Amino acid sequence: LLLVLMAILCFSCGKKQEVVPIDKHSIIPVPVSVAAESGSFTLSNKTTIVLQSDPAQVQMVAEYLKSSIGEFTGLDLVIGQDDKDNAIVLSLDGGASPHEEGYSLSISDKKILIAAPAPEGLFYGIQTLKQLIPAHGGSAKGSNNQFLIPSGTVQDHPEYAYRGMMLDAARHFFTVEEVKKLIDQIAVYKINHLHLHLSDDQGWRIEIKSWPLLTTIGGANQVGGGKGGFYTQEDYKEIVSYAQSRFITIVPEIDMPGHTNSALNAYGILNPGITVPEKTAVAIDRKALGLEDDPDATPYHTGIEVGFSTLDTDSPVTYKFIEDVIREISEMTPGPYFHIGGDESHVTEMKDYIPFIEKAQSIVSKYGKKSLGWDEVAHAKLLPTSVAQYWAKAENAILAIEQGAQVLISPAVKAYLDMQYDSTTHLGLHWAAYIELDEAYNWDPTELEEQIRRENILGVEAPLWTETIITYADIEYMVFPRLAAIAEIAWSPKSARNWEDFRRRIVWHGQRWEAQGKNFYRSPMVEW
Ligand code: TNX
Repeated sequence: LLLVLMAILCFSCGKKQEVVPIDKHSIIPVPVSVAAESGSFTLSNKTTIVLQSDPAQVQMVAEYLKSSIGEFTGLDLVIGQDDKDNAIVLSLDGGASPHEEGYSLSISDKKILIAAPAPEGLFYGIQTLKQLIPAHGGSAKGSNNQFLIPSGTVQDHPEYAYRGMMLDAARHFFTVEEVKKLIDQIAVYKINHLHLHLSDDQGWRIEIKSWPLLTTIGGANQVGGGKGGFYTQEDYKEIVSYAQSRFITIVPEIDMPGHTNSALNAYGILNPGITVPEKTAVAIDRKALGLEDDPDATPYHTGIEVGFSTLDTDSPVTYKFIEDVIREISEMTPGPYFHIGGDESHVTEMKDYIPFIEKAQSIVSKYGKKSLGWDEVAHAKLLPTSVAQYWAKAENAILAIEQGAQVLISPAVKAYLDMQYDSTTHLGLHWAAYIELDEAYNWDPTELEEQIRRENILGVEAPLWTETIITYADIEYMVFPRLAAIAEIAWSPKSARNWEDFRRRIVWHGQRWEAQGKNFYRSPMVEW
């Protein structure tokens, strides 16, 4: 028996693991530079994670690294302080990269060193390292519980400061747990902003203490009718702090003055007299909730038609309302932005729309935030700190630029994650385009319009509208693999990007997603 055991042991220790050289690897987003060296680092239970600096945030990224390695390999690494061989060293050494969010990753036989001037850089270095681990969890163990990581160095930093995704929690509601899961999945691709669309015609999703009916009435609906849902302020804070632990900034959006039927469901006093499309209107039984009748309040909108609602832009109560909402949300939001929506306000006259947006913008600044808005807001006078999100009209984006504002690039025809992949996709819409993976990948923010230049661009965001998206599996299907493509546009230099190479690299990600049980779209353009 002993002999047999020894033979098995010897067989497994002698078995050679293949190491893919670091420059032939599948890192997404592709780094600024990668240089291969011969040899490899052996990751095993004897490897320690060493903190060369010890502020709280480094401890946090070390814990994150430890649990990721555990997830993929089953190894349980110790986090320690002293520098020794067989270590993954995390160092907040500013010298490594002049870029705020940059990092360097050097892998040799004895040591892996991730150095960055700031904790977020360490986190991004960890994301890159995670993609070099040749195991995906489950049964995919290395031989003898050893995992070979190819030697070499990576120098990396992002092209754009804002790399975002948007989740529409209004058309359908997603729980705190689902939002956290999404945060984890997008952090892998170095996304650093999650924009939450928290209100729309069909639902109001964030508790506002000074206007409680927004959630009790306005939150209890969704596309197709149904119970909807909302985040309490505690829930929202939990999302914000979880996102912070993944270096993701939450950008809250309250869409106004249009897309506000859910507020009008709750408070008739805000209604200038709009009506809900008859076919999709559902009466609200206020008596059942123990509430008095509000004859000016609107019925629920259970359809997906847009553009019929507006706040009463003439009424002082409206401005009290938006100030309360902006204040309560801003107080819970550490990030610099508050998104005021501003899109598709088709029943607000331009003469009313413009002063409304200007007032909303100044309330946002009063509470210490920068104002973000869909590209239509550029009709108003923007502050130089405001940002217009280009989704439909380049002329609006250019108007914003002419006013000294920056633009966030989200062209519906390229970056909308709710657009169907092709005519057979069972979810999503196609009013802007069908967006296959190559379409999502093969564009650049600086090549859309001559007047939108690099210096005008804050970053790139991929929105997921959820009229047709109901479950978390639906989210995954529309987001992956396209978000990986958008993330590469936002992070990697244009010169490093290449569709054929991306098509090759995404295969490895598909394997990991498969092992994780992710419901991603197997694009026929990729040999999965
Ligand atoms: C347009 S994009 C909208 C949303 C819809 C989306 C559906 C934008 C600023 N407004 O209200 O959900 O199309 O694709």
